[in-house]
Amino acid sequence: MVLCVGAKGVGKTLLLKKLSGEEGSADSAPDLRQVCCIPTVGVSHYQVQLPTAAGSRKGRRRRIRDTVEVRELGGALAQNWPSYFRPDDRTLIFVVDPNDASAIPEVAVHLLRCLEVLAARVGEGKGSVLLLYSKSDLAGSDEELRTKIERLRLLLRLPEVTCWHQENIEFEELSCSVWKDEGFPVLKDWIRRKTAQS
Ligand SMILES: Nc1nc2c(ncn2[C@@H]2O[C@H](COP(=O)(O)OP(=O)(O)O)[C@@H](O)[C@H]2O)c(=O)[nH]1
Ligand SMILES: [Mg+2]
Repeated sequence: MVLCVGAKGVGKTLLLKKLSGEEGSADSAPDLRQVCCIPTVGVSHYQVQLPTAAGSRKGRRRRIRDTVEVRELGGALAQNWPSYFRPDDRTLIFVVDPNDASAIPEVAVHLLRCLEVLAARVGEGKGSVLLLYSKSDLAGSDEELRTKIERLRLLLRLPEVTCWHQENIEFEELSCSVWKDEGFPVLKDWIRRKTAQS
């Protein structure tokens, strides 16, 4: 089970619809702009399709899932996201739109809270958090996207915040665009790695 949170309108629902195959392949990407996204009220469930892969490491066979359940917690629940975490939740996708500077203070508060709760929840174990920068297509050039992400990282004090929780949380970052069909192989690989069972 993977959790997906993020402020209202950052693109969680469209992303999860795409990952679950509800909205077609790369060939139909332009149509995604027409998909009607009604703000998620409460919690939605998606079955994300992953490329099937089987492997072994150090002689041990690993069971690798090809469908993973992802639970979207709507932006309206932001104040209470952690109360929706289940005891066995260890994997969180936190979506943020780097093009929306006005949302940064709120993002900072909610990210801190989610990391704190997850870190406390995993105890001696490890949780995983992916900070997913959405709507990379809106940034303009790659250079502008890098600048926006760097500004966001600074304002969120990301190096410091992730350092506090490094014992309990494996933290990664990735940018993506549903409209441009960018970032999905890496995103699916992250989900597969984090949900693979030994
Ligand atoms: N430009 C752009 N817009 C997007 C992208 N993904 C989603 N959107 C738009 O963002 C709006 C909110 O999307 P939605 O998935 O409902 O966001 P949620 O509230 O986080 O679930 C919709 O109008 C989407 O079409 C993207 O990759 N690029
Ligand atoms: Mg939604």
